Amino acid sequence: MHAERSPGPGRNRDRLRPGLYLVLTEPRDGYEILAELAVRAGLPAVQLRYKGDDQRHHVALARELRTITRGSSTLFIVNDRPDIALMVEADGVHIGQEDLPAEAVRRLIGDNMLLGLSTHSLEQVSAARSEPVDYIGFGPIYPTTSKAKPDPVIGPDLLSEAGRISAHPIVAIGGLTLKRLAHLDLQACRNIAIISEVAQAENPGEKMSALHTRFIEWRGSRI
Ligand code: 3NM
Repeated sequence: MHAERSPGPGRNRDRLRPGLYLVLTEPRDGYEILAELAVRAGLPAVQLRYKGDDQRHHVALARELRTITRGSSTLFIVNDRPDIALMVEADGVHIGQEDLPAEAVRRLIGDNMLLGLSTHSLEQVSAARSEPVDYIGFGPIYPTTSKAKPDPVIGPDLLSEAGRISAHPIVAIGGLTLKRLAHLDLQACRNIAIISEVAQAENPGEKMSALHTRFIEWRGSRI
């Protein structure tokens, strides 16, 4: 008889496939179009990161993106808001260092949803070891213009060290571009999370595919 695998922290970690984790904050071409392109490109995840004040619009957007991603290989993650994630049956929630504690969010969302936590230093990566999360964000690796008050830039070198000490898969974030992939320790992270390089591209669909496939090729991971 097989022992049942115990549920709990990290049980969803393998649901996030390697590759481009697309973050959407007011994309020029609209949330829906970008989410559709993400599904078509087979991206592992798309995150709704809405920073406006219109709560109803926030929920409506979340519902739209849930509908677009449902049944696809692209996970749908809601930033900051476990309540909205639950409301629309998202695949996961992403929280920051100053949001509700991970433990409390995990209790709210249960064991079946993914939970991601942003970290901005090696100390925070260490502290996240005991948190009930499935992956951690680590950044900003490079300067970013997409965040109102970004933490100090970490630089690409510390990503390798973060990879060594983290108990969780790492999603690298902050100022990442196709050119900068060459300077990253791709074995240290499972994903790259990007806003502007995709949202501001002339052809966002082509750009996301290029980022995703190059990451996979260079990292040597299976899609
Ligand atoms: N979080 P872009 S950096 C949402 O350091 C976010 O945790 C960061 O956008 C962190 O790809 C960032 O345009 C912005 O730089 C990423």
